[in-house]
Amino acid sequence: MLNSLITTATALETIDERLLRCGISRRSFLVFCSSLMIAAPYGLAITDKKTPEEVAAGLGKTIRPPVIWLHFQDCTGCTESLLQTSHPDFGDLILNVISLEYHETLMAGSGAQARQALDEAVKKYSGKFILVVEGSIPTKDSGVYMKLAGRPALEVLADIGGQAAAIVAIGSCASWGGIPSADPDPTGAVGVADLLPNKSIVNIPGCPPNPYTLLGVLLQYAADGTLPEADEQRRPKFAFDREIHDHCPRRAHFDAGNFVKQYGDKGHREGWCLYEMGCKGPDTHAGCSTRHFNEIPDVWPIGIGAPCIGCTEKAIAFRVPMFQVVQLHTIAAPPTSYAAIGSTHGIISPLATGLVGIGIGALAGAGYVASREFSKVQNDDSAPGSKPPPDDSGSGPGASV
Ligand code: FSX
Ligand code: SF4
Ligand code: F3S
Repeated sequence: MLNSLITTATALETIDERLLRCGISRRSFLVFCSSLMIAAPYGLAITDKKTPEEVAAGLGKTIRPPVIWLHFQDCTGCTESLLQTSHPDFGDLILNVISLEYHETLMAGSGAQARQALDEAVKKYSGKFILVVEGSIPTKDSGVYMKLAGRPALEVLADIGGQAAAIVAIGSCASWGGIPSADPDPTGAVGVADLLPNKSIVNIPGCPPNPYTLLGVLLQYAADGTLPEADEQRRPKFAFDREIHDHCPRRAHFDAGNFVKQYGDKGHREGWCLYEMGCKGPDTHAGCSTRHFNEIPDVWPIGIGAPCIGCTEKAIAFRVPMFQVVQLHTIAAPPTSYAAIGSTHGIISPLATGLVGIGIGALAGAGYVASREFSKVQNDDSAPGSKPPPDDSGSGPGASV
């Protein structure tokens, strides 16, 4: 596929050429590359470098990937999250590193003009473009619930998706149905992979997803013709390999048993854990806890005091009730009570002190060994935290997916 992208080099510019022509500063591009490095610290060939300058040098030579973006049943939140960056010129920059050939929300044309633009883009880049799909596809009643220029979305996807080099399903709707597929699912909403199971498809669920995940996937594909390694749900591992709970800033409160009981209570005001408010973080794979939105610290659900609803998990979001507490499969439940700090105590004998010392020494030693072992067991299915116990798997609300 690399070759097919390279053959379009005469028609498409490199990122460096484009940025130069549009007067975009090198500094802005370096900031962009730094953001990509933060969003994808490992697992992506393009960011596997030591400095933003090295990333920029590699990316700059890349041909801007031709992208056709289709909207089906969506709220346009995925597009908004891509464009609502905190730096005013960042949205422009993003649109300059990719070659966006068709996007209904952003284009000036409409009606016959838009239709013509789509036809021309598909014809010009047939077999070479990346198709980004936002929104789910209605399948009930022959797909009558969503049409594009008179054609059911089902038909449009089969036609244009069939000509794409690769497809990125952006957002939970395009990945597996999302909000439109919630009970009672009146339109029979499904994701792209349900309809085109044999195509190269990357799912980037999230409602909305982090835009840097999309950019990382598009740019890696443009740079070397490969798609990032994915999990069994086609989600790129570099962005979905850990659970929200692993790196949540409220984790210390979870471990200490400090839970918000009601919105606005003392615990909520002090940033305690939202587990008892239905937070799905312990069962949700996504990078939100370390890669916040719009480049603004704490701009993500838990950062603003709302529980994670598990929007990246097919079995959770819009399926499990928002306030339902998830089962804890891979971590110990926090204690329900602790000994009071100020409780009275007697005199400790020298013998007891010695025994405690031995105990602490053993614990410290065990902790050190455990930390050394941790890196060895990352890929070991039998390791704690790697998967639920056999009798739990796939059962009930909150099962690991
Ligand atoms: Fe909205 Fe996208 Fe949610 Fe869906 O994001 S943010 S409803 S995933 O398709 O526009
Ligand atoms: Fe954070 Fe939710 Fe885990 Fe609490 S339960 S530590 S709020 S992810
Ligand atoms: Fe979604 Fe939870 Fe992140 S709701 S945006 S996966 S914190």
